[in-house]
Amino acid sequence: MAESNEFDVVIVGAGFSGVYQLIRLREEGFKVHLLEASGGLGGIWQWNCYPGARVDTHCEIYQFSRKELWAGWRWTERFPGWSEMRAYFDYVGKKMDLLKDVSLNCRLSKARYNENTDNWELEVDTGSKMSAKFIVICTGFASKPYIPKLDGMELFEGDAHHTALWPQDGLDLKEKRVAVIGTGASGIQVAQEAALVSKHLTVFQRTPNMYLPMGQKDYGPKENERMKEELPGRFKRRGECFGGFDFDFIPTSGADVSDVEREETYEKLWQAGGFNFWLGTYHDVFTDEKVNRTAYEFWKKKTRERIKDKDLAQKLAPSEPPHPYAVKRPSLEQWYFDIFNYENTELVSLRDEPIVKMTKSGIVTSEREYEFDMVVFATGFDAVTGGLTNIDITDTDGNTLGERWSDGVRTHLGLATSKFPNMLMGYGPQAPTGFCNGPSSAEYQGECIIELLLYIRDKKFSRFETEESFENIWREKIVEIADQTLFPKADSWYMGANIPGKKKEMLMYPGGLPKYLEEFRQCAAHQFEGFKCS
Ligand code: NA7
Repeated sequence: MAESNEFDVVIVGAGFSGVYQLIRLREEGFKVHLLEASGGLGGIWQWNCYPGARVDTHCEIYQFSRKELWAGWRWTERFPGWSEMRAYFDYVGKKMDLLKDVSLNCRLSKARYNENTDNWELEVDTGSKMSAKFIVICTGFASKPYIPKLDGMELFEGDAHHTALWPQDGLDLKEKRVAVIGTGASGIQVAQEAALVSKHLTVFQRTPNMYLPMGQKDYGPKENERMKEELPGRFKRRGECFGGFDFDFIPTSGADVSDVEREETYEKLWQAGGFNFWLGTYHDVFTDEKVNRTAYEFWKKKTRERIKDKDLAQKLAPSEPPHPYAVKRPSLEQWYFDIFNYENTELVSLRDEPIVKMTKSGIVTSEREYEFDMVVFATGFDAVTGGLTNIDITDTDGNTLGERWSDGVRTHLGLATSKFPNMLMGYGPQAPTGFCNGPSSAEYQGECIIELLLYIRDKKFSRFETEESFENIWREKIVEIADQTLFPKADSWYMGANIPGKKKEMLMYPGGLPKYLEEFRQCAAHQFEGFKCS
């Protein structure tokens, strides 16, 4: 902890966003401190250490764009694993001498705004207190794990863990009977590893997920050298692309090209690996159901080529899509479809065979009883808002964020919310967030936060607060854009629909990073209208 406990800015969360804020605010001369609940820098990479956990964005743009950082770092894989990400953040921490301004293993437990002093009074779970003129919450979109309540789950005598709460010293899957519940990015990563070493693996799938080929590659000195030549161009490109990637949608309509041309384009995108077949496809794949269906059919054909068993093919890549293609975030697979050809692996479709309860020895479905040594909950997160509503923080009327947002999230530009003066959010709701590469969001949206704080400081204001009328406008814009897309047609975490009882609404700004930045520019050009400063 720093010598004094009074700060200009306290940042919460040390993922890409929080670390970027720390670097930049320090550079701008703010007295700043960062609180991080885990034992190191890196955000989700401190929590997700389950076997197989890895990034789904290629490393070229899954890093900070500052030359002083990338010049001295070498990646070993195109899509790095969790331990490499931790090593990268250790490197960043040392290189920028960050830890002197960070409290690790320190969770913000309570935050109250003092109207008399225009300061946030903060308490952390270690008992320390501090105050800050501004707080910047960077808890990310996946910091509140979700575990469904299953009857009898407390009776289970084996190991049971959520992927994001995996024991830090690891768990051996060797020769174990393993269940994986959930088949998003986390579920299939664990399943791929478990299939290689476990005695038996049972994967419980609710909705078939449209996995794309990762296209993993080893990176040696040659690849790293080439990467460094390309990086300035790639970083620049991020701000021009919808998802903050270094590639963008094809501007032509998928309906205006011949079947042959479309098929060739899809094949190229497929071969490129990663998210190319998602964020590099025809722009109207996400707005036109017919074009979307062509993408699904291509995906289904490619996927079924890998699955020998017909019943299994129907479960994993059904004739009719469960929802339009890729309106849930696709996961990247390496050998996921192949594991079902292994003797030790089986798939249980929860649509045919729902879970009834857990017992001391396993899981009972409507059809049979399964015995396990280990149950892995890969069931996702109370995404986007959960990390914020989890904090004991109240507004100037004494209401929590959860209460304020109970009938829908309201923010201005996804940066701040009314009645929470001097509080900013990075990589949170109603910003590009889940549609955007994390480091790109950390830097581009991060600069919006810095610019606003500099404006407030330069003008000698001591308080800002968003105006509700501007929040309503922002919310309407989000709904309007979302309604022009196919995204509302899936029960995804983008829509808040993965958590029972959570309001279904588009939780992110779905207009893409460049449009979002333009909205911010307009706001800044009009003396940051909507942010009432005093
Ligand atoms: P996701 O992508 O939210 O996946 C969660 C999975 O868990 C998904 O397959 C869900 O099925 C399944 N799920 C959720 N609740 C249940 C219940 N009650 N029973 C059975 N199955 C359930 O989380 P991940 O951790 O994999 O990935 C999160 C993000 O991190 C990902 O997008 C990447 O950006 C990295 P559903 O599809 O809802 O039917």
